[in-house]
Amino acid sequence: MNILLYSPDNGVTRNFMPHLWMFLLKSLTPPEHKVFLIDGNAQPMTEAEIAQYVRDNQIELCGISAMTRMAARAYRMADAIRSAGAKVVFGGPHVTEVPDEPLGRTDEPRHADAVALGEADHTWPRIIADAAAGRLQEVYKPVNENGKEVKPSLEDYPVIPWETLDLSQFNMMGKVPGAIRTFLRRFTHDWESLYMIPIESGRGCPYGCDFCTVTGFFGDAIRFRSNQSVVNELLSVKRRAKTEHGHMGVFFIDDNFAINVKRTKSLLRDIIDQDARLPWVAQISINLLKDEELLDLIAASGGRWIFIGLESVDAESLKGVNKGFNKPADYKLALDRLAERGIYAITSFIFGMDGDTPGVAQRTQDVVESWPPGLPVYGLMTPYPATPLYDRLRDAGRLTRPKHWLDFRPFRMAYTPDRISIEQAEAEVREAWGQAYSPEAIADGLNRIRKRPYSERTVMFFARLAFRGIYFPQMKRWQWFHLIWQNRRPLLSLTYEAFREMMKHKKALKRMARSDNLEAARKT
Ligand code: B12
Ligand code: SF4
Repeated sequence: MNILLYSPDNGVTRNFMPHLWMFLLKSLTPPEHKVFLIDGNAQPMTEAEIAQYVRDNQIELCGISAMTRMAARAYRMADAIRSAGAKVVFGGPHVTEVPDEPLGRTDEPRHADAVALGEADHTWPRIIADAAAGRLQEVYKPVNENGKEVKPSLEDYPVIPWETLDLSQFNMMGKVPGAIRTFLRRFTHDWESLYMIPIESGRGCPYGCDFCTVTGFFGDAIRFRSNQSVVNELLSVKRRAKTEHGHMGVFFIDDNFAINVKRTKSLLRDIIDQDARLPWVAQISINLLKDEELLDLIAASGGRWIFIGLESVDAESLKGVNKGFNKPADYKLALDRLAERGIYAITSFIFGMDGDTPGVAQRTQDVVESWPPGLPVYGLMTPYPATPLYDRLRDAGRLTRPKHWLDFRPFRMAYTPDRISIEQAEAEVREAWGQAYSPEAIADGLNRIRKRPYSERTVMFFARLAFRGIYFPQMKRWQWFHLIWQNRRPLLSLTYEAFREMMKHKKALKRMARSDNLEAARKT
């Protein structure tokens, strides 16, 4: 059977990283079936194009996953795929939370032939067998023969063959302007490709923040893969980077990579001992970033960026969403300690919490400016179905758009916070992005780390330009020109520094060659 795994575009950003579920399900597919992968964020397609693709490749079964924000888009694509003759099965967090919706059991038309609820590691082979035999069922639950829910232990985690997979749609070098690519090819030998690879080392988070779907979906029982299987996966990614003269970074997509600090340390030690080091990013909550030994191991094993859900600089707002374990008073110390080791933070903030009042953007910015520079990201509190937040707001009749996902609009609220209007909360997000990514803020951030190595400052500069794009449209060439022009001062200064270093290096090489010649002449 020909199977397509499809991830719809999110309507906001391009993907910098493939979705792991596709590669995981591909690895769990029996070898007699052929699997095609399309990520709509990397390879955008219209409904007509996807239907044609399904016909051209004689796809019989299509698996689609979608976060809540992509649901409407996913449903439209599913309709096109079904009209082209393939069966559609949906999986992932959104349909697990509202399974009746894609099956047409609500007031929404039907978009799926089947849904897979929860973690599908064990159900996917069953779905394929049923589809191949023409007896696809409507709902697949991850339960045993007694109907009891079973969470995959991750002990038998499949091998994802990163070394041989076709990743061309995710090569970020493809998005780099041609002139820069030619320059890099001329002067270096290792910029043929650039990938960010998602790897999971464990699942589950026990913290149960009110707005988050993770505790409900993966459960509060944390499960880990063996250290060795993670190390092997890293080694395979590393080998690929070498053979294709490219660069590969890893995103440990665990929701809380250091949830068990002892185990994280032991994994990082194994990564170091077996030289499976690659530059990596992970999500870790701030309360776990106090342990200096952990921070040393993060740095030594290749950790470069930590994604931290700070959410708010106001302790009361945090308590209101069951995230009181985040202590704003401790943020700076943890971020300083990371920066001392050359590790920077992607700090995520949510506006529109019930405690928020007008001016929240400025208050947050004042605090952020006292930290080492990083990549702040700002969003609005979004009630995802089946979360405690959603249920609370629905029961109180406060949802202004109860099915906001069917009418997805980026950076738009779906309820009225109690101390700030919807319009004001949205304006605060706009202001926060504007302030944090202004040319002045970018220059100031670089200035704050002027004593750090050149490579760190360059990465910070380009990462800031790229992250700005999450909020401000900058897909088009002229938008990039404008951005570069606005930030020309730090760019020129970094370029000049690189040129100076290159000249110094050349001179040193010449000096060495001259002294070698003298030495040789003396000997003859
Ligand atoms: C990595 C990640 C990202 C990455 C990007 C995604 C990527 N390219 O991988 C980044 C950091 C960019 C990101 C951003 C966001 N994310 Co995110 N992200 C994750 C994270 C941490 C891991 C995803 C993952 O790979 N998991 C591991 C795989 C194996 O699990 P899985 O995808 O669920 O797949 C399993 C099952 O669901 C099922 N399955 C999944 N798909 C399918 C399909 C079929 C056909 C079948 C049969 C089965 C199946 O089988 C798999 C194996 O068991 C999850 C949380 C989590 N732990 O999953 C959040 C999560 C998916 N993100 C979430 C959110 C909200 C966001 C943002 C909207 C946050 C924001 N406000 O900006 C943005 C939106 C990004 C965008 N522009 O679209 C929510 C989604 C909730 C929801 N109901 O939609 C999650 C669940 C986290 C949360 N806090 O609740 N995210
Ligand atoms: S700590 Fe993060 S992953 Fe865990 S429940 Fe809270 S927001 Fe979700």
